[in-house]
Amino acid sequence: TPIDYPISLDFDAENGTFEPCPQVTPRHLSDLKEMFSDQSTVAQILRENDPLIYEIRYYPFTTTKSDMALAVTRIFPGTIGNEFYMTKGHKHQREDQPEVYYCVRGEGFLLLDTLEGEFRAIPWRAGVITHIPPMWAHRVVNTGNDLLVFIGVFHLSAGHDYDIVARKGFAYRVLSRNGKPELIKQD
Ligand code: M6P
Ligand code: ZN
Repeated sequence: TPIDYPISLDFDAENGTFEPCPQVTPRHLSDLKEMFSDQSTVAQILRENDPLIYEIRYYPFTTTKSDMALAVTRIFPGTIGNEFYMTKGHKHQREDQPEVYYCVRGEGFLLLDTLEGEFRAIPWRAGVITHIPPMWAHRVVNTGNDLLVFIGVFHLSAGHDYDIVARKGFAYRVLSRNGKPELIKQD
């Protein structure tokens, strides 16, 4: 239901949580298993358990005339094989929809890819704000030993296209070599 009066949230930047929070979406390994490069390690882990990779907290600021939304994502530290924990990654279904991402805590990369030849890996740490233009797929990778927290601001009507990312993949992966992140080109 639309709400046409101001709403404020109480945000805990250390934890990456806010109150009130109407929706929490957990993403376990099984929810993004096809996104990781080392499929035999994925299968091996899934035989034993299904680790929580990240969590998204959504707040839809729907009014009668607008559909802005906020999402706070907490990516846990870790790797699958030698690939750092990351978001599934998506492109917006609507071609006129940008997004603003703000890294609140942690370190890693924001990967941006048109999936048509243009790619950027933005080194990310607390305090970096990035504008994601329309038509650029986006994925966040946690390369630190601690929680990575970021805020996304977008329109609900933008829509999430995960299939195109699963089909084409990002141009580079972020892999751990002796604990240090390396960008590795995909073929
Ligand atoms: C940001 C926003 C959300 C998105 C979330 C996790 O908070 O872009 O819309 O759901 O990141 O990313 P993904 O949907 O790719 O798992
Ligand atoms: Zn988005």
